[in-house]
Amino acid sequence: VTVVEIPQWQGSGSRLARRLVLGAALLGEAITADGRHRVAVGNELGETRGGVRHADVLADNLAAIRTALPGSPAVTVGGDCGVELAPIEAAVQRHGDRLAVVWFDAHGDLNTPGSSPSGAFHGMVLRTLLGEGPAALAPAEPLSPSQVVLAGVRALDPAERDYIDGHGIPIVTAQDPAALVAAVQATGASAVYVHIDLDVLDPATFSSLGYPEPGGLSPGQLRSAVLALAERIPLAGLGITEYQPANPADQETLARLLPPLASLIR
Ligand SMILES: [Mn+2]
Repeated sequence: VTVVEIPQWQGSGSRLARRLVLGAALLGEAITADGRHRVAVGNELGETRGGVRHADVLADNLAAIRTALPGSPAVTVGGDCGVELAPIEAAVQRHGDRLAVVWFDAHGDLNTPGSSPSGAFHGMVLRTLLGEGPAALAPAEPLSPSQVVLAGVRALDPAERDYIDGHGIPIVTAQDPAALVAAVQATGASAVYVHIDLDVLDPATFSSLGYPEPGGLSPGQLRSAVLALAERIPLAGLGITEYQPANPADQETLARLLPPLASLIR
């Protein structure tokens, strides 16, 4: 498997967002890879443009990430959730409307620059992939809402809730792998991209997070859900994001959790 490490922090609104840089390196270390690309993203502060903080740096990063991606499915490690723009764009270009995206996250990441309470891009990533984000970060080809399944999402802003209700996007708890598999199969997909924001995990089981939300999955539940999915539908890529190292025990959790997931990408 090829691992693409992207130490981008500017998409996060967390006070400790710069810890995501170390997080990217440690996530990469937890995975045995055949090939490894460390994307040289900007480490500087950017300007706020159109309601998006650090927008200019994020646009430069996107260009660098597009160039660094291999021509086949990879494991992408963040960094903030914004690192998923280019890998998911590539999966859409490969699979078109036969792709589903499963968004394992405590949050919907479905704000627009206008609805975002913070201006932090990591809360707008999925909406941007759906074609309603800042123009400078727009994908070559947008996803359709019917291609998206939200998994473990439990903290939504009002505008995100409206978007989900308006488009009938399914939210599954993912504690039951069968329900997740059924929701993805209902999209008709022949390939599935799996996005994991580690805040999908319960903070009682994993606490190195910028935005912990109670009521999440255990690492074992997350692993079971992804394995069940991959048993039925080939993975088009895997992203693991938002690791803000704080608790050494969390690195051991990742060392157990990530290798079996990464081995699903061939
Ligand atoms: Mn998130």
